[in-house]
This record gives sequence, structure tokens and C-alpha cells, in this order.
Amino acid sequence: MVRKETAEGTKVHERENRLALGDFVERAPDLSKEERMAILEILGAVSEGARDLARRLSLGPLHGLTGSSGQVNVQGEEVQAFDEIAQEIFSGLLGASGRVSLLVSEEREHPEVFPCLSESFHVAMDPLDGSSNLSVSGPVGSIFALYRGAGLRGEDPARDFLESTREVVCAAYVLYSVSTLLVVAFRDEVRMYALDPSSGHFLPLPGPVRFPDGGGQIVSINTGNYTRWEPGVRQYVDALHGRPAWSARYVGALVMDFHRNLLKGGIYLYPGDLPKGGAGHPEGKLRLLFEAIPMAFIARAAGGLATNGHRPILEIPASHIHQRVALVVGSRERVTEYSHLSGSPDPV
Ligand code: AFP
Repeated sequence: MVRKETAEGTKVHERENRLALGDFVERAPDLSKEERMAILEILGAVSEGARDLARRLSLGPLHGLTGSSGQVNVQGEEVQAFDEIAQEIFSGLLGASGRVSLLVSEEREHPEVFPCLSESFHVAMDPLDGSSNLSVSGPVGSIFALYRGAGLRGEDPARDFLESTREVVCAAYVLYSVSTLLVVAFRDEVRMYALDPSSGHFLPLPGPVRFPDGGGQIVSINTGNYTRWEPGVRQYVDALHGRPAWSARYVGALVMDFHRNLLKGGIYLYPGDLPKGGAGHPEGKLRLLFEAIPMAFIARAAGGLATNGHRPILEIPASHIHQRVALVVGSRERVTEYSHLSGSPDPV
């Protein structure tokens, strides 16, 4: 009898831990009713796009679509065929939602402007993160940040967008891997959803998601750039070798590396690296508005931290929609340790 009650109690507890997306949006803090409706519709567009993209990605090798499109994007990077497919999918759905007034994307030089009838947000996205992994059927992702903005006010959409970037209200990413996961964050809570391919629905997984106690032991950084890092970063990586327990893991797709470290505990770093033979990213490789800020927002809501090595990511003013930044993000313990070992200011 006691055993039965315990088992049932566990089941009820598990059910309560699974929060449907609509309920999660409903209880998010500091939002008006109209804003909640707008966010739900935007997340609906993201879910629909993710479902479509996941299906197309799984067929990519059969259709010969896992390579380059032969073009170079605004960042000067080779565009993969799927970068453009993902851009078209998400831009089409977000624009049609009537809830996105300005859309900034890694794949477009200028913001897209959409007509909106009611409450709307500015959205920044990386439609397909880690796309160079596709040629080896590796994991990729999509990243989104929703900023509270007033839409197009003047004649310069980029300036209107930048003015809104101090106020993130929601961030999300999709991981396309063994399963397709949607991770959504509001100010102080993160929830996770898995795509059920048979129904096409994203179903809630137990939550909320938090970095594990102790902060974990995983460090994700491309050590191929070691000789080109600032001395503080090299000092940090050198110091790790004296630590009793740590593991190096690096997939080369921010969404995958961040997601693993969120669940298992750890830290992801992409510091600036000095140019060598014309290549290099002295200011960092990742983009502030659609990579660093959404991941920093999600990390903070899960109990973690994010810095560029000098100041918290969420306090960096954006001066360009494609601005690059160094990124150090992960559990509170690991990011604080990074700051101490590299001689950087405290990350909070
Ligand atoms: P791609 O989308 O061009 O594959 O870049 C992915 C990415 O922006 C980020 O997702 C990775 O963490 C990082 O670049 C990997 O960069 P390196 O290959 O220079 O380590």
C-alpha cells in the first residue's frame, strides 16, 4: 500500500513537472495579456518551423543538400544550402504570424520589416547554427531572442532594432539531433520540449531546467586557436590541466555544446582570437544579438552566467546588428572560476 502511494505520488509529481508551452507562457512574469498572446504565436511559428526543418534535415543527405550553396553571407562565411532553407522557413512563418515587426537574422544584412496589426516583438535569429556539421550529419540548432520594441519608428530599421536590445523578454533554441528539442526561457525559468514526430507536437519534458549542483566539469572550447588567444585565456586553459576532474567536449555547434553543458554542467567559451593568415576573430566569432544574448539569457534563467571576459553579456550595448562578441557561458561555478583563473573581472 505504501509502495503504491509512493509510485502514484511520483507520477503526479512528474506530471506537474511537465509544463505545456501555453501554461509556461501564461505564468511568465511581467507580461501583459496581449504580450503573452504575441509570444505564444511567435513560439508557435518557431515550433512549426522547427518541425518542418527537422524533417527536411533528416532527408538532407538523400537530396544532396548537406553542402555549400556556393554563396558567402554578410559575415563573410560560406552559406550552406540549409542556411538559406532555414532562413526562408523561419522568416516566412515569423512574418506571417503578425507578431514580429522587425526580424534580424545572421543570414540577412538588413532587418526584415513586417506589417503587424497588434502587440509585436523584435526578433533576432540564427536560423541554422553549426551548419558546417551537416556534411557529417552532426547536430545543428536554431536560436531566437525576443526583444521588446516599438516596431519601425523612423527610416532606419537597424537603429530601431538596436534601441530595443536592452530588453530581452524570451529566448529559445531548437536542437536538431537524436531528437528535436525546443528549449524556452523567460526571466527566471527554463523549460524543455521534445518533438513527437508522430503527432508533430512538442511535448513537455520534466523541468524546470537548471545547471546541476556543483556546476559540472565540462569545458567546451576550440583549443586549435590556443596560440592566438589572449594570455588570460591561455592561462585559464593551462590551469585546467592541474585540476583533478574536468572533461573537454566540443562539437562546434553552439546550441549542442551549450545544451550539453546546461544539462550536465560546464562552460562554453569562444574568446577572441588574433588573425592568422587573414583569418581570425579578434572581437570573438559569435554574434551578440542572435547567439550570445539568447544563450546568456537562458543561462541566467537556469542559474548560470555569461560574460565576454570583461562584462556580463546582458549588459553589453549593441552598436551593430551583426556585432560579434567573445562568449564565456555556463554554470555560475565554472564561469566564476574562469574569471578568477584568467584574471578577468567578476562575471556578475
Ligand atoms: P557554423 O554555423 O559556420 O558552423 O559556425 C558555428 C559557430 O558559430 C558556433 O555554433 C560554434 O560554436 C562555432 O561557430 C564553432 O566555431 P569553430 O569551428 O571556429 O570552433
